[in-house]
Amino acid sequence: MTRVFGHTFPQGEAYTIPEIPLWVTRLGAVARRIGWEPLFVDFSRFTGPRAQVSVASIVDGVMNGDPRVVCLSPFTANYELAMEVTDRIKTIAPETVVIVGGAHASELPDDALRDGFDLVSVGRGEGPLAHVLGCLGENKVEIPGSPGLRTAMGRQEEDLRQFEHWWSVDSDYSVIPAEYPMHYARIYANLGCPYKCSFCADTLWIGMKPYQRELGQFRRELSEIKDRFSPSVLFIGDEVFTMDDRYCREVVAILGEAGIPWFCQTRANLLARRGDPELLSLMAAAGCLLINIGAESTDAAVLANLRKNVTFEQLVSACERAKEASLSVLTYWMVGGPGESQATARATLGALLDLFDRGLTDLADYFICTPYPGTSIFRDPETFGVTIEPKPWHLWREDIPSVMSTQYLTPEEIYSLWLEGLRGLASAMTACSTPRAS
Ligand code: B12
Ligand code: SF4
Repeated sequence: MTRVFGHTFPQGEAYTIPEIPLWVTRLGAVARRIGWEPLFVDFSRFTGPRAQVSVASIVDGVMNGDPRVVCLSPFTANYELAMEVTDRIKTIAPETVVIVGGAHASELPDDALRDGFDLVSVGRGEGPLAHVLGCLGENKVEIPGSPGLRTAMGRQEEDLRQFEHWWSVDSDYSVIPAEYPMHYARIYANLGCPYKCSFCADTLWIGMKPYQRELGQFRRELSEIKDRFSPSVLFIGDEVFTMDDRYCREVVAILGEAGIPWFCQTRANLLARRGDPELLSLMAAAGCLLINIGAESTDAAVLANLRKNVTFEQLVSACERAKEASLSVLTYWMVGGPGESQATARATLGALLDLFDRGLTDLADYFICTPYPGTSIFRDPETFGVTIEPKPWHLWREDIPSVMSTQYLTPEEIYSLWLEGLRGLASAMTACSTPRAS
């Protein structure tokens, strides 16, 4: 990152990348709109191995605010931690209402109800939270079901009209302390993705079409982020930034006005199409330094299992286009997906290292394919020819022996291949960073 952005990032070594939690800014805006006071309790300093995380300190921090409602948004890997926190809160103050939402709980809401959470928000949380806070404001003891909310009453589908209503409300960044630690600030112009990669939990669990931010609103949010956090870099979080050429150009113009370097992500098939060289040049002129592109594998059969709908040839052509526009390139890769074997993993690694040699990728993100709840692989492992082991949720990580075995590889073999890949990447990146004697 230092090589691309030309400066070191303030956080230094970190277990996870601290970022403004956008769900808090969305739900904070909802709460304030209907007369509640949102309080964000910042536990960013608790990121680290589980043994270093104190549930008692987390709960003390929460209960100091004397909350009536506590909102939690665990990923799969920290779901059990959220359960422990909830258990302790309910022991100390049983009347506190604990709501859980986000990727993991949305996929497994009935489990979440059994696991001690009072309510589960499925999918987008703005409507369900407004409903709950409204009921509590009217002192209703029972909270009746509503679209997107799971109570003991059972599942109801999310109501997209509710989402569309709340989508037009600006996020509330004042909930987050201005000094919140971050490497970059993420902002969305277009939220959602129409593709259905089998390893991705980004949108399947939300089941939503992409929504574009109204441009005036995007400009306001950008200026709010700039004034409040003074970020040195922006990450335009859109799953597929260049999906809609016309809209993308308008967003690029706004980013150019903001004058902060930025990066974004997109799909190779879109960069390989006609017309985009001009868009890429506009992006570079507007401060885009880096474009992230999903590659995952170079093997056609593995790519087909990943439902990626992108070929390796398209990836190479996309990297070339980005380079012609003077952009740096980060490519995303994974090992241990459905159909992976020693041969396909090594061939992918070889092709990736070759891209480094040819100067077509500057950075690589390389992890173990993990079938998180919300992915198609999780929902239907048999179709993908994989076996998912019943491991505790905190072991569902991308940097330890996989929870999944493929037809050809055990979890340990996948882990060894990943370590082998990391060693290769470390030397490729060091070689790229070392100035060559002329
Ligand atoms: C930003 C992001 C991060 C940031 C987190 C910033 C933060 N603190 O929020 C960082 C970079 C730190 C991160 C890290 C990881 N991430 Co991440 N991340 C995302 C990403 C790209 C965007 C999330 C986002 O901000 N969306 C925009 C906001 C507005 O939407 P939202 O968060 O979904 O919230 C809405 C609803 O979900 C709901 N909601 C959410 N929580 C709650 C809570 C309540 C009470 C209610 C009512 C509603 C509600 O309402 C919100 C408003 O509509 C998603 C993919 C995606 N597109 O969703 C992956 C995603 C959430 N991450 C994922 C994963 C796996 C990880 C990592 C494990 C990856 C890794 N290799 O280490 C780590 C885990 C970090 C940890 N400490 O445990 C998975 C989660 C899958 C799962 N089942 O767990 C996702 C879905 C991507 C994927 N791989 O498919 N991530
Ligand atoms: S990996 Fe990217 S392109 Fe594929 S479904 Fe997820 S967000 Fe969309």
